[in-house]
Amino acid sequence: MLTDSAASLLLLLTSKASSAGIVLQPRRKEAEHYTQQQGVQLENTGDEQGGGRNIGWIEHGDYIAFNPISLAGIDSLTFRVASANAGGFIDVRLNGAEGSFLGRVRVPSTGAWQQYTDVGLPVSDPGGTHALFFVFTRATNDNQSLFNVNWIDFHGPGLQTVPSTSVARAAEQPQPFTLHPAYPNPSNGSVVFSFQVPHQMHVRLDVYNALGQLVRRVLEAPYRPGVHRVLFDTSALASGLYFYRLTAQDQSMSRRIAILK
Ligand SMILES: [Ca+2]
Repeated sequence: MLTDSAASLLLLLTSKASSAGIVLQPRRKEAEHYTQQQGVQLENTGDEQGGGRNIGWIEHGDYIAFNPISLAGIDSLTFRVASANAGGFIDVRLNGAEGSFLGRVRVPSTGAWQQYTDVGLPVSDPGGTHALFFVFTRATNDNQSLFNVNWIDFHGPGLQTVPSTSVARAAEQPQPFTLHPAYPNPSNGSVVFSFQVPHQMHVRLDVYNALGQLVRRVLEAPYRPGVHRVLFDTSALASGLYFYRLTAQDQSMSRRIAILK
């Protein structure tokens, strides 16, 4: 059952690109590959997932920027971040540190400067190409460093990182019934679920708590063949471990996701 409030949390995301069978792949921008910055320094990162160097010594008002960037077909960003202090916020702006505001994501404390987590932010395409600014801020002026940033991942059907050969192969072969990993995971406010179906199917996607109790029906509807993505607001859910299950006819797949507040 989908309540009005739950329905209002959903934004269905499909596209011609995904229905054509293009495999979705994140495109990563290493934070240290900025084209412009203010106030940040670099260090070799201690992130267990690698990433070369991270930016650090970030204080309120510092920023990095990448130019040129197009957000065509990009529906969310995730940031690889760490903070031994209280964290802060990343504001996404266009063409300047005080430019047009696209969104804000909170960076939590992770307990150590090289203990990284992923935080996510849905974005919509403003059209055109821009200098994309990531401005680092905090709520209170406590004269402490905010956080480190290792990389930024772009998510959506607009990425052009897939070689044409694999696009052709994906288009030729029927796509298996698959539930892709959700991102970001852990989620701190919203999450993108992604799945593909081989032919027209009536699909259900449910979120369960660690006790196996149904928490939220994310969707129940017929879906055409191809890749489909759904943005889901997790802010109403308590912190903890959850399972999400995709069911269609006699098939089902489950995965785990952690939700942080
Ligand atoms: Ca990096």
